[in-house]
Amino acid sequence: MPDARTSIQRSHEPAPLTPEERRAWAEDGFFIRRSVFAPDEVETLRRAAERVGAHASEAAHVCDDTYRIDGNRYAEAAGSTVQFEHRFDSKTIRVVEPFHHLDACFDRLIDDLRIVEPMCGLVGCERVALFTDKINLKRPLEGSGFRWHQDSPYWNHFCDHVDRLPNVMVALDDASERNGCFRVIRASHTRGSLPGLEGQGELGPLFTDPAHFDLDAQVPLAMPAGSLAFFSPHTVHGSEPNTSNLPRRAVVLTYQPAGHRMFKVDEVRDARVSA
Ligand SMILES: O=C(O)CCC(=O)C(=O)O
Repeated sequence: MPDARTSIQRSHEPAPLTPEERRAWAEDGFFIRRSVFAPDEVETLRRAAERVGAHASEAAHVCDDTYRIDGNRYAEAAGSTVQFEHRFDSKTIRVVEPFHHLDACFDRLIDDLRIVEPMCGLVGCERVALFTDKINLKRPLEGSGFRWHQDSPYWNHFCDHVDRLPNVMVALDDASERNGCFRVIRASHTRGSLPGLEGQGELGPLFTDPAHFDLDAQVPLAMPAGSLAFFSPHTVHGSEPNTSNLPRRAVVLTYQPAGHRMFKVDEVRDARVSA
């Protein structure tokens, strides 16, 4: 694991779910906590993100295990699935999943009470574990969009507690419509896993058929760096390409009840509770 010389502070401020957050979770399928991480902590996370990107890139470029799905290039390297940007033969890293094992700073982030405490409320448990973790490095001018999808169809075949897999996106950069901020479809989580697309490639079934949700209910989640967006595994979400000169990097962590193994790694990673 590369050395992380700096670390983010541990917050011990209690941060249980508020009644309004519980309402939003039930009715809208998402809510935001703005500017939870201070600017110096965000800077530390950004530096860690660049270390992860460099490490994944180096490993992916020398590994033998590369493949294409629907024309896009992937590599299994450094214990992660590494996605390359969609532009033909791009060497730019788009997504790394999982990635927390690549940097101690992100390993500690999994235990941060500002994330773990609301997650316990959403999972409905006193202790939670990590389910999966990815970093999306939407680079200036090249960062591609994410088509509308739910996460639950990816996970339905893997475990029987898919309803208890809440996500949190940690914004590493100020996110706006210009740099391809995250978008959700309000209230799209209420009908479980929705039908996917047919006849649109190998991954088509994992993208949600727009006939089954209301595109007019989309909410662009513009938010300052250091904010947290919590969203349900059934919430339809996606984003536009980054056409700006600014990056839009973000981490997405998914939790589950404690004691269950992670999605891509056959190990249990319970969130550690500090004294
Ligand atoms: O980063 C984004 O804009 C979308 C992320 C997403 O859809 C995902 O990671 O499943």
